Amino acid sequence: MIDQVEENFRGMWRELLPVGRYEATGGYRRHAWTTADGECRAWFREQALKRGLTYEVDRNGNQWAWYGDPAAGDAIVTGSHLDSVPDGGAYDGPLGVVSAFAALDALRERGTATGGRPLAIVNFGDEEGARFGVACVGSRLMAGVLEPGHARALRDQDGVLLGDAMERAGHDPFAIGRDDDRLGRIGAYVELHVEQGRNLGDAPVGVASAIWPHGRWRFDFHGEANHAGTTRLEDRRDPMLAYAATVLNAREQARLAGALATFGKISVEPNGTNAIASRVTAWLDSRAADSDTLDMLVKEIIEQSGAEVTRESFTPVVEFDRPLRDRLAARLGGVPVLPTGAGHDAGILASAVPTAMLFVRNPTGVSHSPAEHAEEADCLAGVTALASVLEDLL
Ligand code: HGY
Ligand code: MN
Ligand code: MN
Repeated sequence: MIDQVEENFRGMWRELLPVGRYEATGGYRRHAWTTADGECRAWFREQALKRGLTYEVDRNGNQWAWYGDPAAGDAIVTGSHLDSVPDGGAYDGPLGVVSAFAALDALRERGTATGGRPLAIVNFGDEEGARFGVACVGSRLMAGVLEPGHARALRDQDGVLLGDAMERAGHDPFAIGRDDDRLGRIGAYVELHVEQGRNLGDAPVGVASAIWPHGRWRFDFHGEANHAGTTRLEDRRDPMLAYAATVLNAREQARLAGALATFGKISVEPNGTNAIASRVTAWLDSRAADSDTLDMLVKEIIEQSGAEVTRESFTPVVEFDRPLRDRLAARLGGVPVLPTGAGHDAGILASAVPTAMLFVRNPTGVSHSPAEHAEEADCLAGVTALASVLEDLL
């Protein structure tokens, strides 16, 4: 790769590293429509403007940087997201955005002819859903698979409405909704992402075949608050017990089904050490290779929980566009083609436009953790691969 492009990659990476980093854990807290998210968005805008790209924010708060005429149609789009899970790693999301700018730099250095076809870089808003509970809000709204009124009414843990948070960040919450005009101008979307398991082995780069169906369910376990020191065990209605049994059952049922079930978030009322809880709210994230397995697993967990359960989001199985993924894999010399259990904006866009993904090797398989890592050489191989497939598509 051209030295200047490598330098650009390193420079962008250095600039983003301190943004939204929580010192105590070393993880990132870049939640949608917060100050940290705003700093990431300002960084994106600056990258677009300093390259002379046409910068815009779409109706749903996603950021776009266009090389070529945004209205020309049949655009090749690449990018990812800049927000994070609570204490997320540096790579999940930002690697795709930084690599997109670096790949564009590489194409321009080389003088790649685009044949009038625009190339756009996108930062999809609120991919992780860490703050308002629903993942891929920006891409879901754009693709019309999330109802605008429902989105505006989502609340964070402090009770702030998504609509209000958006408005405070300077975005009109009543502009959101399906964006057919924009979707109609996209010829293909290619998202580069750090791989989130340890599945690439010797290969620094791979191509995605599919995304497992996955979803999030809220479990409300109801009980009765009472004194921890005076209430006899037989008199208690302690929701913590049903919650604990549900976690263990979910784990066992997932093992039996060859699938995944995780309770990673919990909220307890009144949350006092010396009070029996009156309510436990816990969130299940469950995923499986196929929909029937997932349906049966979640049904089983719900039935045995005794909780009041609400499905908060769901993404059906995604099979990436076969010709496009085969074209990418061939262009890259027969790299591994693999499915993933992680969700992505690409999975949402796949219902509307031809979509593919590139994965960059994750040496430890750790993700959604401050310890997430990718070697710089692999990241640069990712940029080279992305530039190569974009060049081919253009
Ligand atoms: O949760 C996920 O699968 C993704 O990383 N948003
Ligand atoms: Mn993630
Ligand atoms: Mn991601």
